[in-house]
Amino acid sequence: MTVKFYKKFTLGGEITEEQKRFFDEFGFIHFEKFIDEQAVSELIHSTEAVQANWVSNNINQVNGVPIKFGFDEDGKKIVQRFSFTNLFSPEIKNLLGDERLQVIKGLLPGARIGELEKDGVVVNHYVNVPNSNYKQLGWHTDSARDIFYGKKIHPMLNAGIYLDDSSEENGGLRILPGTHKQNIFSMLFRKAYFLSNNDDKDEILVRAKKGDLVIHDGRMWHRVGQSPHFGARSRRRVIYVPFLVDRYQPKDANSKTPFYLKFQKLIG
Ligand SMILES: O=C(O)CCC(=O)C(=O)O
Ligand SMILES: [Fe+2]
Repeated sequence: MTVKFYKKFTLGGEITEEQKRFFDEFGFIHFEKFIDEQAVSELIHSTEAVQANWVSNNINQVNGVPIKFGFDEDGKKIVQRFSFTNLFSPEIKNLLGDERLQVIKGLLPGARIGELEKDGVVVNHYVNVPNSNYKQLGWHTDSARDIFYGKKIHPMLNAGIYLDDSSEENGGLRILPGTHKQNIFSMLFRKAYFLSNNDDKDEILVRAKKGDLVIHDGRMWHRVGQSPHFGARSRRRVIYVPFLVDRYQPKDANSKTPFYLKFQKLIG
């Protein structure tokens, strides 16, 4: 497996020239220690409360976006992909107002946080158990959905806040740096969306600690590997906050399930 090293940063009161250059060139940037352990625990507890609510009330979609359920190592029903957590978790809603999160807009001028758009604030929970629904995620770009709708591709950022340490031990995010600058053909056909999960000689493994913030451009190819371990050792939870610049398209309770999510469900 390819492990390449890259420079990590600390987020200050504004995005520096160097950080902007790094992000523009590679399509991602890693800020260490964005939130502390206490904040991480509070966020974990909060997602667990949302999970308990959705499981006991049989809520299986929010604003047309399906919730992905699965089971943990104890056989307990869990949520593996949450959408619009900002509408259910006061802690996550609060996080969106954090001044430091606004600083990220310096990477994408004119950006807004997609509180009611796309899938809202997503939380991913991967765990490798024999019947897991979610132990890896194949190669994709987050911008592909725009292509499905015949829309112009706009840049978007996905800001990932880590709730667990993440490396090859629990799968880890693998990215192809620089592919955010690819042409539309490569964005469509470089790999088979979600079906392919093979190592790529050019991929970089993101090694993050809980509390880190890793931002990627939605046009870049990325995947999440499968942990070689089972159960608790394979657990990986990340919160994703979307930063958008395209036309404002809020969703609500009447929103239909987008076709690309039905497709993803079919193959994933
Ligand atoms: O879990 C991750 O770090 C990446 C998830 C992802 O790429 C996605 O949900 O689109
Ligand atoms: Fe993604």
